[in-house]
Amino acid sequence: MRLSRYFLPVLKETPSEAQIVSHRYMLRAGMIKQSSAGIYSWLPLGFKVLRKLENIVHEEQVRAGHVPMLMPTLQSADLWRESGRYDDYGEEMLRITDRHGRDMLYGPTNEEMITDVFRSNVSSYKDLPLTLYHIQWKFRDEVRPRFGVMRGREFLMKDGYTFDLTKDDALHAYNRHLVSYLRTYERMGLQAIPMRADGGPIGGDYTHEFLVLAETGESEVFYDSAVTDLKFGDRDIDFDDKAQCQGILEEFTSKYARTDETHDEALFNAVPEERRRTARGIEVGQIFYFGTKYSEAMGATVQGPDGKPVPVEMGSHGIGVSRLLGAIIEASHDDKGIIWPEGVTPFHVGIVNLKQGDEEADAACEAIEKSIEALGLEPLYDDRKERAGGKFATMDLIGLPWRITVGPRGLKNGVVELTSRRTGESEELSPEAAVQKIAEIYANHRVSGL
Ligand code: 5CA
Repeated sequence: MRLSRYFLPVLKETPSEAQIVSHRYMLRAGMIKQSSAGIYSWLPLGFKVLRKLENIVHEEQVRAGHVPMLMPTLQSADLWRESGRYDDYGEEMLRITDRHGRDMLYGPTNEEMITDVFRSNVSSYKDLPLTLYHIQWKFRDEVRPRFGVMRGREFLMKDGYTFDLTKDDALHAYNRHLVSYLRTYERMGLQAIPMRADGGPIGGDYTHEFLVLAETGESEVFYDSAVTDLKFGDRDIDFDDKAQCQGILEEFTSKYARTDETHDEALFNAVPEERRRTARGIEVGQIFYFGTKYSEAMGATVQGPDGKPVPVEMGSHGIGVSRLLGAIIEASHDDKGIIWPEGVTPFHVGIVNLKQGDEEADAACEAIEKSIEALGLEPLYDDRKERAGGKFATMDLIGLPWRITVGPRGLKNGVVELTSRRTGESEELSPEAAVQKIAEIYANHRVSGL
């Protein structure tokens, strides 16, 4: 992509309405534009990262054996009357009346709708286990939408729903989600710690939230610092292996880690004092086991092995896809801008031409651009006739992890400069060697994007 042809409306000034760094940088880097409180347009750069996050989520869900689909954003109130949540959900639910006077709502979540899909189509235990999920926009009329995409009113969520015959199978589905989430967040360059939490309006008393530690997080968290040493890494997982998934759940949840909703001072005090931490965190996902809450209320039963109808065991499992952009930036930035982890960066490498219009420099940049594209990677080539300082500032702000700087002086010696956004370190290499290094860096970070 050539910057001159792209749409990157970078702001010089820091917008005064943005209180936290991720919101400031998302506005300044031209990633989002507020349309009304808590509702945003996703400009090309923001949209590109959002799509990458979605793709990582899809890849990891499919790897775990879960089945993608898509449900609508607008739902009928009648379904919610069946579960009793139409009245319980309160003011966060955006209620709409259509031209025929029918009560509708913009879905804040999809338990009722998926239960309806299930009960209309599945009648035997032989079709279980089943996990269906979608990535779809949600609306919650939050009292205080704030911090940009962190607490929006319209936001993108992956929500998955599990259907099982027995509680034991449903808990395995829960564990499978926990395992797949650990890998998902790590691929995004994040450490998200599962913490015991509260069911809230979704229900159920067995639930974990995934928290990214950050000073600007909205949740207060209490944990044993030993949980931050746990890494998921590149493990070979058999998602049908109950013992393996249970083992990983135990590995990642046996140390004390809770949000303020379930914090237990006595248990916390049992953690050695030097490892006790109180901090703040951003909730980037939550998994729930709630048994037959919805299936009983809505008549979602299957014929069991003995021929008798049994209400299906359910759980629901969410990832805050749009919130993740904010969380990643909170976790990875400096005073010049964003620093994208390789796994989610909108473009893989920035190419800065120090002397646009210089025949040799232009040709070298174009050759590098082509070679990077030939690797299946996306470069962003700043081909504008701007000062070098301005080009560097833009690249630093939008946070591409690698930059290749090309200028007539270097080219005379046959070199360009490869710079790491994270460390600021540069090395002089031949253009071919710089491209080769980019190929090596991204060998393990393949995510398709737009
Ligand atoms: N149906 C269940 C899970 S499938 C559910 O709705 N869970 S939730 O309420 O915990 O939401 C899932 C995730 O969506 C949260 O962990 C959070 O990361 C994200 N989320 C929730 N509310 C907002 C919001 N107002 N703005 C941005 N993201 C949000």
